[in-house]
Amino acid sequence: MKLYGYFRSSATYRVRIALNLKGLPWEASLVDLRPPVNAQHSPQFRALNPEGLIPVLSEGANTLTQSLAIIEYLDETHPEPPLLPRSPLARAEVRSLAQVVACDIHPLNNSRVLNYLRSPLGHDERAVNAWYAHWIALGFTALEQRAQHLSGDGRHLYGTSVTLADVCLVPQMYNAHRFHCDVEPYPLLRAICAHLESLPAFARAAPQVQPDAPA
Ligand SMILES: N[C@@H](CCC(=O)N[C@@H](CS)C(=O)NCC(=O)O)C(=O)O
Repeated sequence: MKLYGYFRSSATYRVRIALNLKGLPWEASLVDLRPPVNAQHSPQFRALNPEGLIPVLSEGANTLTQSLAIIEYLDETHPEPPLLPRSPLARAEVRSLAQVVACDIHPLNNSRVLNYLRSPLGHDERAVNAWYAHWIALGFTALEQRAQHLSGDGRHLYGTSVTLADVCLVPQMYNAHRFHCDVEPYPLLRAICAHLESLPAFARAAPQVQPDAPA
């Protein structure tokens, strides 16, 4: 399998974690998002994903986009260890937690949105950072409250084993740190991430240890 991504892309980070959890071999193909390269806009990459977004997973002749769709595909084709619980209610809870990150925080804060705020809308870095921190705070406040009821051990967002919700949380916490957001108000989320980041599958997926990360 080939994963098109970039070390700092948190959506790619989710897929790296899932591939590692499943023990699947994968090869990285760099899509450098930094200007002026903007490889996501190259005709070659747009042929793979007309949205111009990473990650993209290719397997043989098949190409998949959207990190949650990719991860659920991996979970269905390689069921162990499962990333979704068995019961429909529990599955819905885990997907709901994952979607707080993937649908309600991340899309508002990805680089094309931040760039649009800068130009053409004309906002300065202070305003852009305030925007970023605002959506992190709204989402993390809700997740912290929900984790108090749903975490089974203070080490996982849901229950007592790694789920899709954890796979989404850790990269979003990485982003929050990267943009200097205040994460003090979320002690449970921080404890969960500290535990998860110590697991080999998460540690090997971390941005700073990817081959395209600066030394
Ligand atoms: N919903 C998509 C989001 C993908 C996404 O926003 N990817 C970012 C990197 S994390 C990207 O490619 N950004 C390029 C850009 O903003 O131009 C997913 O989960 O895969």
